[in-house]
Amino acid sequence: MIKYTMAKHNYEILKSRFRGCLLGSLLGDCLGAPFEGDEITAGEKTVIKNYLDKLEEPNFKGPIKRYTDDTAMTRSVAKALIDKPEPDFKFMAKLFVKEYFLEPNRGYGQNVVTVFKKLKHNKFENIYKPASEQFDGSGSLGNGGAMRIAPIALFYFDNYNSMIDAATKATKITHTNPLGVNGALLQCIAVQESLLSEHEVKLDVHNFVKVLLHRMKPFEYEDDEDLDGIMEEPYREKLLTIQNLLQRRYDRDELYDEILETLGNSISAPGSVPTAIYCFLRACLETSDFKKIFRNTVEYAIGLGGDTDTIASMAGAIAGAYVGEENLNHHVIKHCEKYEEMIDLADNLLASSQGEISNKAS
Ligand code: F2R
Ligand code: MG
Ligand code: MG
Repeated sequence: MIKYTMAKHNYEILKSRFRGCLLGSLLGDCLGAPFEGDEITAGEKTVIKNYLDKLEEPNFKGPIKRYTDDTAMTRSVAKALIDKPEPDFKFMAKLFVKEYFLEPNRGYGQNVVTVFKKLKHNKFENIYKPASEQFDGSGSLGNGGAMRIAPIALFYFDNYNSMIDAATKATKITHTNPLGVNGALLQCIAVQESLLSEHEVKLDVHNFVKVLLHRMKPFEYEDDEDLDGIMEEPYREKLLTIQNLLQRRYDRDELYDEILETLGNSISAPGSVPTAIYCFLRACLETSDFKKIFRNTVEYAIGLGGDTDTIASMAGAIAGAYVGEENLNHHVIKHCEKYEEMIDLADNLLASSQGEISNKAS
């Protein structure tokens, strides 16, 4: 039987977890960005470990770690939700475009830029048309929808149906391919599930995957004729792979090649969202220490190479929503660009969210 986890909607707990989620997303992006596109060797994994250890040192001085498009767009999603009685997706599209033209050198996806230019040129007349024209009308399946979705999981933390509706609309501004949309939905569901998971008992990682499998069922389908009975449920298939990987005992590096082959580390949503979820769940299996869960999630995600900023950012959002702000290293946070703004956005998202919260601050 599937057990849904439910945290008490206590204001202080939610505040810590909202902050943990957005800071986790920022940290993953800032720390993963220098390695984006790399193939990581065993030696480089040691470099990554030493790099993270150094950043945790109280007196370590280094240049501020710059965020990339992942955070730029996450901030816009959060800003569009805050202080609006109803979500305004045209306003969200305007924020994406404004942010891009202010700072185009944040490492945006190659093709999404066309969407921004068309939106601006057409004066936001139909905010979904430019994205629907991408890739000869098939739409983008990049992970750009998923990488920015966390604020929606927070804002609708106790309203699942509204969360799914808003996540779909927010994603389709740039990504209309079903793989791009469903990847964003899966990431959003994973963040919400982790946000609401109780701390009193050790996280049941197997149940976590079962919940995701159940939640994704309505968005995918089993094709019985066109594909000779081949299953056409890419995300559910990947979740089954995660289930299998989590059931096997192994040394940290033993499954490295298999994970890259089965889950992936690419810029596509199906090749990165399940990977991010796996990074979090395997860290939960490895240790019960919340501080280590966050650090190990991010370190593992970066160590997989490929789309390191995005996989670490998505994994960091899930892990941060679970462990809460106090379990992220405060010295590391201070090395990341605009961390104070992420804290403010998290607090404002909580204040504006319409969920039932006990002890809500006035
Ligand atoms: N763009 C990057 N990284 C490249 C290097 C950055 C460098 N370090 C720098 O600083 O300049 N990272 C960012 O892009 C990813 C998110 O991309 P998004 O928003 O999904 O963009 P887009 O353009 O829609 O898709 C990305 C690529 O995916 C392929 N693709 C998508 N849909 C496709 C389809 N239907 N058919 C074929 N290919 C498709 C294309 O190659 C797109 O260019 C994040 O990693 C973010 O960090
Ligand atoms: Mg990026
Ligand atoms: Mg990336």
